[in-house]
Amino acid sequence: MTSPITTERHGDVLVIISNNPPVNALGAAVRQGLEAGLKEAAADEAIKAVVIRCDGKTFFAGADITEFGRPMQEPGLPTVIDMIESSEKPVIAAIHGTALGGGCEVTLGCHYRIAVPSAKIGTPEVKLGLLPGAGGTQRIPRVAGVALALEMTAKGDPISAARAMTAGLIDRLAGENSLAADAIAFAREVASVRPLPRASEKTAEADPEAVAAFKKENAKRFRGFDAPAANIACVEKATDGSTFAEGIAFERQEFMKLMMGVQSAAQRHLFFAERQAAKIDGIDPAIALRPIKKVGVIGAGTMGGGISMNFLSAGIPVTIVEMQQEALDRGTGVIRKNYEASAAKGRLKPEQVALAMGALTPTLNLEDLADCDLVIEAVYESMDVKKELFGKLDKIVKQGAILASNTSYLNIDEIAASTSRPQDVLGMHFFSPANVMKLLEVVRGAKTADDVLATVMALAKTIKKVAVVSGVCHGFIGNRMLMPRQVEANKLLMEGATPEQIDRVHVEFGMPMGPFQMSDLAGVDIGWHRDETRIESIRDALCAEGRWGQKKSAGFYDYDEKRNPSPSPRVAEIIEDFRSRSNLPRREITDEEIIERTLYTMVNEGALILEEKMAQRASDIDVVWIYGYGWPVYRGGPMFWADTEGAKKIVAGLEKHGFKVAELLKSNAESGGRFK
Ligand code: T1G
Repeated sequence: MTSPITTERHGDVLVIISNNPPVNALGAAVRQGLEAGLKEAAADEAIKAVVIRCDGKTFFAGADITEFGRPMQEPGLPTVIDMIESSEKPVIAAIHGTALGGGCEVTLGCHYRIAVPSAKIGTPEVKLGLLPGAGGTQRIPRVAGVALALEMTAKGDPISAARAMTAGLIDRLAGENSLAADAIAFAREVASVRPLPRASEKTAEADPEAVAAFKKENAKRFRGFDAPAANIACVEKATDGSTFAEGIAFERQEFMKLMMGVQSAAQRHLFFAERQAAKIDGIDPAIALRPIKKVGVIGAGTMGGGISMNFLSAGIPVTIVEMQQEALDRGTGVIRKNYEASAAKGRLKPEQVALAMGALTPTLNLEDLADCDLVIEAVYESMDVKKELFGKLDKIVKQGAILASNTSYLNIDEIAASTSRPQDVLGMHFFSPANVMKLLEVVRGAKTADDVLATVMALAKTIKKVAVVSGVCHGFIGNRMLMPRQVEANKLLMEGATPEQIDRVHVEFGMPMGPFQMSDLAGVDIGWHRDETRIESIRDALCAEGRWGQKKSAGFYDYDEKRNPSPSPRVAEIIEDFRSRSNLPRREITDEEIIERTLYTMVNEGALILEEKMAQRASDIDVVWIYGYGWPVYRGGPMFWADTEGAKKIVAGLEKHGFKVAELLKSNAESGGRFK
């Protein structure tokens, strides 16, 4: 196999080039090639300086994550970086694209760094539940100081070349299209400069105030995660007077602890799961897609407005339709307000707001959708309403257009049957707020054409959504699994648990909020029959008293003017009244029972979803719950978590409460198999 690394001589400069698509990951062959190139430079008297650069779209984007968990082939990345730094001849990193993780660490081992203005550098290992394990936590503070080192390592967001330049992480900016030549010229310029600047020989000043402020500012964001604290500890180690070697040893120790932990396995699982979700089994990835130049959205309510913003922000014109002028004006007004709020926060420039709003065409006429390439309806959640609407669209919209429903659980096949073109119909289930939530469930009808599905999955990337293919079943993937959780949560109230206890268990598990907090946020009255005299559940009783949730300052909780929740004595009375009338004995409910009845039942539903092929793969279900409901990333999603809990334990927990266990879950328990 040819090496991904080649070398070129340019006079007295040796250029070491990596060509390891798609992201020049620093796999074994790359590391071996770098080692050989460095040896070649050291052995040749005529060579006075070395440039390391990459072909393709980016400089090294990190260690090869697929190698983790397997025996590491020599030389390890730290060894290669030490070879670079200890070189007697200057080594220059020529950076473009995203120099991330180990890639950033390679640049820090170099003596000089030159980058194109569009380059970004960063150490996102914390997003994989890790830390920069090749000297990054020790070199960044020495070059750029503690505050930036904390930001880069413990939060993991990349920084621009300009910011890196200011911080000293980059020495020179190249022309956007002349990096190779500029890097060689820079190498010649510094070829005889001594002493060679070595990051490991610099001293990092301690900055306890910065550390304390950073920890305080990010406490909520880091809740439940192991890696951020480890990154912070390593950065502090670089400033406590330890030698560089002691710091490296500490970094290695902390890195291995994280690497062996469940959290990193979970976060690495999700890294690949998210990318895998974009792939449709059985469809050629090279299938021709339908061009989507103009989108129609029907309904200018919360969902329709949010959906429209996704396309407007991606530069795709939208025609938005409402029945009444007042509703149309309100809807477009909300869109404008949302954009202006983003601009006020500096997230958008005013001209971007103008551009987005200029691409929005409000209308009361369905006929104005005739030339749209994709039409998405976000109207009232009624099958009759949707079937009638699709029948009209079938007559109005040009042939070849894709007709999508934003329904959150209705049968797409039934909707498609109300048109003469079921092959062009599918579901696009956005999550509210649609312009914020990243998850998009793409519901594949029985007759949905392959190119229609592939077009929408590709379009999801364009509008920065994480899309997952779902089959046609009630609630698709996410909401279908939400149902057993909500049913059991309400039953537990009748048996003695409180909303606070159930929510606490879920928040301690790592969810952003529990079932009742979520109900209050979304609206207790969603799906309520609106008949105040018909009180058949605790929810009915709350709604009948106007306790519709946060929007009414009262739901399962009472809310003050800042929407801070507090347990409601009135709700406790309502629950006690219902419970006593149902003659259910009140008993102590353990936290463990809450987990078994609300989370194990979700896993059971996920297993049924897989058995029925309503999801392509278990990791897709994980992606749905991470991006649609805030499942803690350090637990990898419901199905990954089930594997870490162990199917045996889950089956036992379900059987203890009399649930019918899915066959797939049972067979995993018997065989020791895993969903993943
Ligand atoms: N290793 C292996 N494969 C990788 C990879 C990596 N580091 N990064 C991306 N891929 C694959 C990805 O799975 C996909 O594969 C394809 O490349 C395109 O990726 C020792 C321990 C660079 C910003 O965390 O952030 O260094 O699906 O779809 O949208 O301290 O990839 O095509 O088969 O994401 O253009 C640290 C991870 C590693 C960066 C490009 N580095 N990558 O985004 O393409 S740990 C990272 C990214 C480390 C050291 C530590 C993004 C990208 P497939 P893509 P993209």
